[in-house]
Amino acid sequence: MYRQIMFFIFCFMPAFVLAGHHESKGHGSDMHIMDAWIKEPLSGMDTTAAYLLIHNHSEDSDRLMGVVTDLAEVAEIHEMTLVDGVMKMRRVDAGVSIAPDERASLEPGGLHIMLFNVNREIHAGEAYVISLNFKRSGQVDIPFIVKKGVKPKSEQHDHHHDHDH
Ligand SMILES: [Cu+2]
Repeated sequence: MYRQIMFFIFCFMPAFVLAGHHESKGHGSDMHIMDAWIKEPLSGMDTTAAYLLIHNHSEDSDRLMGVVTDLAEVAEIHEMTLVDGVMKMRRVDAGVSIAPDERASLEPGGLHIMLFNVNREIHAGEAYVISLNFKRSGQVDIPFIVKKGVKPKSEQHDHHHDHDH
């Protein structure tokens, strides 16, 4: 019972907090994070991907250097690219640089966070923290919501219309 309560606190509270806000913001960070989600792994699989949008509100460029989470043994930034008509995935060791007032999209078919050896069963509706390590902004902890499959296109891009702050 205790474990269930702790699970509830750690896993679901961030989801409630997020529900009322279009975006979450790291403490004092100028990096605004939106639409952070983890794809629910296919049954029996312990590898999955996570996605998010990053808006650099600062006047300096920044770089997402890497990610850390206790949800998975290995978390890496990856990129899907089309090579001779075949989708290939590679690790992005240089990270993702984001110019002032620019956005970076980590979304299906492109850049993504790869989670290897996910160490528990995760299900749609839960939320888990992934720490983003930025060169300038430092560590920003963000709750990622687990969702099934790919989000509809309309939902993926609605931030372009109502994102104004
Ligand atoms: Cu990958």
